[in-house]
Amino acid sequence: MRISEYEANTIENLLKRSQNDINNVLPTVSDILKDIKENKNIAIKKYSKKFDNTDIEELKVSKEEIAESYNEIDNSLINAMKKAIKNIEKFHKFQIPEKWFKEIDNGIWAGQIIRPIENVGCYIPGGRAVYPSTILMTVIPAKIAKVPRIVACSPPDENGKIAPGILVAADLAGVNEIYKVGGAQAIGAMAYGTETIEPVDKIVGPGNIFVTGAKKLVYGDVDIEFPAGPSEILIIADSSANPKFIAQDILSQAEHDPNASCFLVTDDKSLAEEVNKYVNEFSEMAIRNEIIKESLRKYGQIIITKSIEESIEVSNKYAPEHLIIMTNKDEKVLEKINNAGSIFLGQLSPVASGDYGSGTNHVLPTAGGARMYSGLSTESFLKKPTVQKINAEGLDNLKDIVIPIAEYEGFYAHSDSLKIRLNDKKNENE
Ligand code: HSO
Ligand code: ZN
Repeated sequence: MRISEYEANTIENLLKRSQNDINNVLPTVSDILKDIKENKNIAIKKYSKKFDNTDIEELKVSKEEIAESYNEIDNSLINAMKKAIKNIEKFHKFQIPEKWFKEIDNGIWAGQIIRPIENVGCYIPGGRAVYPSTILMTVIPAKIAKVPRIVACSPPDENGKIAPGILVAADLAGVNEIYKVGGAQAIGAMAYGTETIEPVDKIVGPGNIFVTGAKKLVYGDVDIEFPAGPSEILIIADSSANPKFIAQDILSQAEHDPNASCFLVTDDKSLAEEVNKYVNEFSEMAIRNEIIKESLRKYGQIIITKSIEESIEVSNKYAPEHLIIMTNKDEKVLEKINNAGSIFLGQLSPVASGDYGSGTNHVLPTAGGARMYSGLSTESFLKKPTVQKINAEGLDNLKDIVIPIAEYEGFYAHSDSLKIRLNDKKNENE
């Protein structure tokens, strides 16, 4: 990895992440979406042939296929998923917001109730890796939010199949329908509907630039969450940190994608050198070493700062998807962190624990999105309609607000809607 000293005027350059230019693919994606809208299943099958190299007869995964998939994976994997589900469920239950109803002023009560989105679509990527864990991370919070209909789409392989680990995860998490369709065409199908796939109201889940581009284009017809692109990690560490742990955490994100970004920001030069030594050593032995090497060559950086305070500044500027803090004052550092998708405190909290099973969600904002977005959560699947109830005293209270402002805006029917009530003696004691 490159090692550089922090300098205020060059830091922007060091913090570069991959420029996945979605704009370049938008014209192609827009054509695909139009085709799906017009030609539905026929168009989906055409794109499965073209992009996934397979002929799909039945888009929907059958009950038999799901039952068979349990025999195609190890029991240890099934048990691991069941254990993960427990923790993910527990964490996401704590995220359920409370409804409330309070007196705002005399005679004016207002609050909010909580309701689920009714139809949700989860996109599960295929290709470079299969992600049963992402099924758990998208479906479980929707389930906890009591979404009545949860659909999943994932690209089929050359034999027209979805990996059994994904089907089992989907079944264990409680997906209602699974379809063998990937890419921009899956997003179009879930947004607009086809003869087989009823449309949904919100689409979540990570994907390549075609998927992300398609989500951007269907936004408005349906809701989407933040863009989730190549993985990122930033580690703030001081001399108390174990360099081997840091090196392995860096590799764990680099192995995702040649465009993943990995940073160590430390005030200790000798730690920086040791981490670099272990990163090189571990990379040689790593199974996905080509992806790791490319990612670290392009977007791997070790930055040496003058103090941990300066390291915190760098991290807040970068707004990483994952942040690990390994210092002798982790909680103090945490207080000053503003921009990060998910934060891991201390030597024994690798990102992989959150990726799979400590309970937190792994669908997180990348590309600086942590400046304004939080990761996927139970609330991502909930709406909060507001409710109010006014009595005669409240109406009297409100007349001095509503009437002048409404009339200034030229909305006399608005002010009259109060006046007609105020003048109606019958309501006086209500
Ligand atoms: N670290 C990924 C999530 C994941 N890791 C899934 C392994 N499987 C999110 O950036
Ligand atoms: Zn990961």
